Amino acid sequence: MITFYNALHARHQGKFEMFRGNLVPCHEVPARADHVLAELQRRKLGLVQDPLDFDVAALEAIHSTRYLRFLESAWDQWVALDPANAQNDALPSVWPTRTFRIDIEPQNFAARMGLYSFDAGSPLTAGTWVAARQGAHCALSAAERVVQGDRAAFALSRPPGHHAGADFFGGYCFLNNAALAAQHLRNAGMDRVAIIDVDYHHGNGTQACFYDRADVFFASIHGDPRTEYPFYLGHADETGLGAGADANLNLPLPRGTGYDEWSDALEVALAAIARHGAQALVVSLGVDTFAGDPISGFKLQSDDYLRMGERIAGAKLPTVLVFEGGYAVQEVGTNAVNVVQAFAG
Ligand code: SP5
Ligand code: ZN
Repeated sequence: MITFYNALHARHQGKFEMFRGNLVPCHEVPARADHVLAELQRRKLGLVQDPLDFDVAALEAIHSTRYLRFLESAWDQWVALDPANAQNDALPSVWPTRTFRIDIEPQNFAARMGLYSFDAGSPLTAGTWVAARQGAHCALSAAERVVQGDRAAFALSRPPGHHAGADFFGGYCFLNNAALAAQHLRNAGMDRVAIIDVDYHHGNGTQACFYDRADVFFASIHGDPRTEYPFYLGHADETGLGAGADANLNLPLPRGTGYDEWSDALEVALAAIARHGAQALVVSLGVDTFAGDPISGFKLQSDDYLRMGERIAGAKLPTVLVFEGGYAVQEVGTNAVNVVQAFAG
């Protein structure tokens, strides 16, 4: 399986995220992708390549022009406020919640940060735009390989993507790589595409991108949002809207879930994807379901990722694998590459 690797990923390197009133070191660190790459190469699992280049229209297929312009210019505006800001990440601290207007883009930088985000856990840094854009190009390149007839391709990048919506960042995510890949498959003429999101956290951004569409089926297995991040989306009664009715499937599971129960949910998701008649599959491949993950609550073991990869391959669909979460840094390479290797068979 070919891997499109984001060699610019470390340009995005947040220092701190907000946690219980303190700034604590980021969980989403460059070493995560370094470990996955090292493990891929150690097991000699195929070519590793730089992505193709895409123009901004490929990003505008999912993200709003206004949001993309903001992301591209945000760091310079942050430093323009005060040259000393260059030493600090930019974090939002004010948001337009219920009753506020979101149709007018404020001039104030902090106000725009809040307009385009939903948490204070996703620092924007000097290299965030360059890294996220290159990551999006990895996902688009992997989708293009599948369009060209490859059985599967892997987009190995960070920052991750599945929490990012059409016009907002959050949950360590800025551009929605999985959504971009799915839309690329659609644009290339695949009539029906499915996304399966196996990250511990609900893929709220991906769900939102396709919630009223029948052509992209979204299934997600995740920690129950009543107790788990991102809290405000991911319930079982979210089944799609309008033309997208019944094209959204959420399978929330309680903290403590191990692979036996988790894999039952995987069967339900894959059966629904088969019924949808998808011609290709995008996998949001988070491995923060691992028992040792520092911010998550499931109990999967490293060997379970082999079974996961084998079972997803059993769907027999051309597949784009997109790296998402997974914060047990020492094990993230083993776990993610177990899925890739078992998928490849
Ligand atoms: C892509 C992805 O997996 N995003 C997850 C974002 C989760 N952000 C909130 C995490 C809150 C946990 N903070 C615990 C810090 C104490 N060490
Ligand atoms: Zn996650």
